[in-house]
Amino acid sequence: MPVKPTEWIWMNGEFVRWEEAKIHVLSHVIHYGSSVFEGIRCYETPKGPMVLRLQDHIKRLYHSAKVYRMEIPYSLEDYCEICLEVIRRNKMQRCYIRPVVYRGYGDVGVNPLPCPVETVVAVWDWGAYLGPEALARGVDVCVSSWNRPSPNSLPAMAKCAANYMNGQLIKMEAIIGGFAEGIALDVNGYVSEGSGENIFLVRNGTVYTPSLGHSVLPGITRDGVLTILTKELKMEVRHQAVPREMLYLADEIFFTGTAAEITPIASVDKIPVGQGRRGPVTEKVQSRYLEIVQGKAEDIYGWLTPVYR
Ligand code: PPE
Repeated sequence: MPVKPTEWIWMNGEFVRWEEAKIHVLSHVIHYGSSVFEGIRCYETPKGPMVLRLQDHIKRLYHSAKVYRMEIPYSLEDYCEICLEVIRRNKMQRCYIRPVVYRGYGDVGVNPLPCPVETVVAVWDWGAYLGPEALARGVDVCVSSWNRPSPNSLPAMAKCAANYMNGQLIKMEAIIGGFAEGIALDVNGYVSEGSGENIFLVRNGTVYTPSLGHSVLPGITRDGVLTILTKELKMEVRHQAVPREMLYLADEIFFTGTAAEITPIASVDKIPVGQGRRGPVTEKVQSRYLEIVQGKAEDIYGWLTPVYR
């Protein structure tokens, strides 16, 4: 289902109508992939709409921009406030928030420095990322024939548009092969992440997740899940190199991401994961995560920012 347009998009300091939020075809970003962005969810809660981990996402946006030497002409606090204002302007009770910072039209050529840094925030309603049954039933995935970019090629800690060309290869291959998503290995053949999700494995009561040296985005959902696993479920979590075959031998595997939330993986390369359905650890993490973000439990970690104060 295509995204349904909302009314207003914030662009370089002003609100413009969705249909009018346009850029020049010779903008640097179009030719060279020079944009960094975020994806944030705003949840409908009994206390009104709440944005999940707003500061943390915007901080990561600034970090991504820093790697690419882009100067964002707003303070971090102002950028957070702008996101809230876009939600209010569009009267959203829940939505997905997409801040983008890109190199606009100035000059053509690889050198990005002559091009202006432009800033956008759009919002829209986004449902279950990997399909409506994914959260309960789990998804069938494959190991991609594409690797993640090597560490000294495209930096995985920066959420840059260019990284998503690799993501697109992974995703298209998976979909055309009849899978919901692909898991990419890093340049050395160790498990990295999905095209838009981090990954966790559970085996014999221990949790494993690829450490940051394996070309993964430092996911904010990943961070929240680590908190739930260690502080609440008192589980041991190992950040390490995960060999591919652990995907076939794990008791449980799940994806984490803003869009995907906590999505169980039912099979990898048609080999069932554990019992081939959502396992008990996945279920506990998922229900705890959802009850916090949906405002059904106390926000003990201070993850939620109210849209209306
Ligand atoms: N890895 C990648 C490559 C990634 O794109 C995401 C988010 C994650 C991990 C999880 O990060 P976090 O959202 O901070 O927990 N992917 C975003 C974009 C998805 C899209 O299709 O666009 C998202 O989930 O919002």
